[in-house]
This record gives sequence, structure tokens and C-alpha cells, in this order.
Amino acid sequence: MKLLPRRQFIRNAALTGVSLGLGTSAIWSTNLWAANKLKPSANAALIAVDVQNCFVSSGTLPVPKGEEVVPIINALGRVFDNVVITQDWHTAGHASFASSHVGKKPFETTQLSYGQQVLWPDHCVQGTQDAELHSDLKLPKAQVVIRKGYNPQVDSYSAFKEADRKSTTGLAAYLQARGIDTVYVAGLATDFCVAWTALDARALGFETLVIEDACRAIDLNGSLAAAWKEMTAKGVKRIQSSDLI
Ligand code: VGL
Ligand code: ZN
Repeated sequence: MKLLPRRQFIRNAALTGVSLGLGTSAIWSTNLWAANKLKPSANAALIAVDVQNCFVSSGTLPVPKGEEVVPIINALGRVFDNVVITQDWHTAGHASFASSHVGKKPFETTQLSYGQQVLWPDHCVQGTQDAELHSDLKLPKAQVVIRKGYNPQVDSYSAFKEADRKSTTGLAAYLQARGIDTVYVAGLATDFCVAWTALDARALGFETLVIEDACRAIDLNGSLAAAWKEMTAKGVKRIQSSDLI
């Protein structure tokens, strides 16, 4: 008999409980199944990144299939003691909008004081319906909402630090003050706000996991592959929602 790795064995055993003569107990298999899952500790937080109207199909900066993350993130929210929500929250006429730069079109780049900036369609403007959290997002345990990108001259993909790499949103201090040492990141978009949030979390010393199928990407000029390459190189772990739920 070929030996299966322990994890695989437990998974198979749970699926074939009856044939092993251990009864038809759905409970039994559920328990074993549960043993096969990662259980987020009390010191872990789920960060649900930018699940907002602007980033789904009907929004101003639609991420392909962005709405598909909503039910997955809702289910994930139930297995965490700590949940953080982020919201892209730009001023009208924000420096990251192509419309703020004469002769520039969305998805081109420009040079800002802190370096190169991708220019986006106007999106997630403070106080608009477009900037609201998706109405199907149900994260009743969420304890804090971090808004970012509200400095008119500086973008912020990361939930921790703005694009000038100096100004902080306060999220790291908040998490540290609450004894949180591990973050699981999900949301929109994988290759921008999720990746920057995860990379900053890791650099700040948090154990960091990105839940891949609970994210969707923009994928601009290979940005998705580049984001995973960098996240992997920096020690961000790549997991699936099925590892947790
Ligand atoms: C995002 C581009 C511009 C994101 C936000 O949430 O990934 N992407 N603003
Ligand atoms: Zn934005």
C-alpha cells in the first residue's frame, strides 16, 4: 500500500468513514474533517480588503469576477475572532485618477512625488455609493474599518502604509495593541491592495497568509504573476479558503 502523507490520509479517511467500518456518522467525518483544517488562533485577524461597489462588475474600477469573493469572505468571517475591513476612500480629484492629469488615460502611469503611479479611472470617492462596502458583505464580527487613500496627493494600496512609504494608516499599531500576530488577507484586488497589504504585514513582522480563492485580480501587464512571485519570495503564505472552511 502506498503511504499517504498524514494530511491526505485524514482527508481520505474522513471521506470514506463508512467503508472503514466506523459507521455512517456524519458527525465523525465532520470531526475528522475539521481536524484537517487550519484553525485561526485568537491572535489572528482576517483582513477583508476593499470589498466595495467600485471593484465589482457594476463599479467604476471593476475587478473581473470581483463579486465572487463576497460569499467566500462572508464564510471566512465566521471562523475568525478578529476581522478588519478596509475601504479605498479617495478624495474627488485624487492624484491616482487619470482624470487629474492632463492627457493621461486610465491604466497609463505617471511620476508622482513618491515614484511611479498607475493612473486609474475615478473610483471609490468618499461618500459615494461606489465607495460603499458591497451590500452582500456580511462581516458582523468586524471590529475596525480602515480607510485609506484619503490623502489627495498620495495613493495607498496597502492597508498599513501609503504609497510614499512613510505615512501610516495606524493599522499596525492597532493590531499590535490587540496582540494580533497573524493576518489572513482576502479581497480585491490580489495584485494591488491585497498584495501590498500582505507584503507590508509581512515586513512589519506579522505571520501573513493570503487566501487565494477569496481574492480576484486586475492583472495589468503581468501584475498578478509579479505579485505572487514577490509575496512568495518575502514569506507570505498562499492558501485556499478550503484550508479554513
Ligand atoms: C485598488 C487600484 C486602485 C485595489 C485600489 O483595491 O486593489 N486598485 N485602487
Ligand atoms: Zn484606489
